[in-house]
Amino acid sequence: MERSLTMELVRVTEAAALKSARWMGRGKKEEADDAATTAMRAVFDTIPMQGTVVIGEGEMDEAPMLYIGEQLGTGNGPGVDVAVDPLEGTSIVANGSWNALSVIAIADKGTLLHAPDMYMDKIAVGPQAVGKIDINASTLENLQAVAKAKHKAVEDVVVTVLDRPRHQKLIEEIREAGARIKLISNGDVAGAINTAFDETGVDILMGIGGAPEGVIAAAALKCLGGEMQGKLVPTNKEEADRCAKMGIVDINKVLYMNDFCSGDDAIFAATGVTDGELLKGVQFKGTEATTETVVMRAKSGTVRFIDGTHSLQKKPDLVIK
Ligand code: VTB
Ligand code: MG
Ligand code: MG
Repeated sequence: MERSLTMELVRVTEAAALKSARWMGRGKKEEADDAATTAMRAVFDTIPMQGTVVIGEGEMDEAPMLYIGEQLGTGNGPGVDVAVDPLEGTSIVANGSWNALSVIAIADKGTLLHAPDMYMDKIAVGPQAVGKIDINASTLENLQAVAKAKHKAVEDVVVTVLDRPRHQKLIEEIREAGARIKLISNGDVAGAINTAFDETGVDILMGIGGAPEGVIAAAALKCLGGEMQGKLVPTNKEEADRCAKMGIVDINKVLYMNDFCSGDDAIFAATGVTDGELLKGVQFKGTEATTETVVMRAKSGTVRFIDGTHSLQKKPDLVIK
């Protein structure tokens, strides 16, 4: 992959964040999602690559753009797999809450997991705890392992968990172990990435969220030297059949970093739509708007934070063609 694609991806997530942030707190998650998707799609057409969407907005018949299988880019340049979530956290934006992101990950063609749109059980940690977690171990064992790896007590460990009834038992186990919990309404991609940044104060993400989000978060953690493990959680026969089609017959099969992203390179970009622990959300300041983006590349290990100031006079529609 060309490293110059790194900067191109920033333009993509910035555009999607700028457009969807206009919908903050307006109670309209579909409109927010649509704004992000349309902006993201428009910028992709300007990028020199031959991209194929492998994680996207759905199948061709259900999503008008950024559907799985869609070809992106000018058609010149490297062939890449593309995973997008134009707006990760549609209800976050609708409510004006925390940690909505616009995200994209690309990797060499054929190297990203084609995860179906279903649930996935996940456990994710930053670099210090790599190799210490095991999705099949008990909650207590994992928390003890992370505490030890980070030279602190289990009581000091902060676990991010999606606030869902399905996590009642997990939450009880974490409390019993004595660790602290950050319950989030949505946004487990941010939850996973935050584990790799000390300043967020978060050590581990646990629990069941979307499988597509799992692949995107794994690509980010690959760039950051972190780790995610996952298990698909089909909830009906149709989903179980989809797993079988992917070659996953044993539903307890653990997906490791190399299953999520089998190549040695990936590029990941995320722009904050609403404020989060890692990235500030979009701010509109009259004649300009500001964005914060993190962009990183697995091969080089470079992580960059990019502050954008966007002229609303020169780019009134916020997306430059
Ligand atoms: C999570 C969350 C996402 O989907 O993956 C969640 O991080 C899982 O689905 O932001 P449920 O809402 O059904 O629990 C999102 O909320 C949306 O993609
Ligand atoms: Mg989405
Ligand atoms: Mg999402």
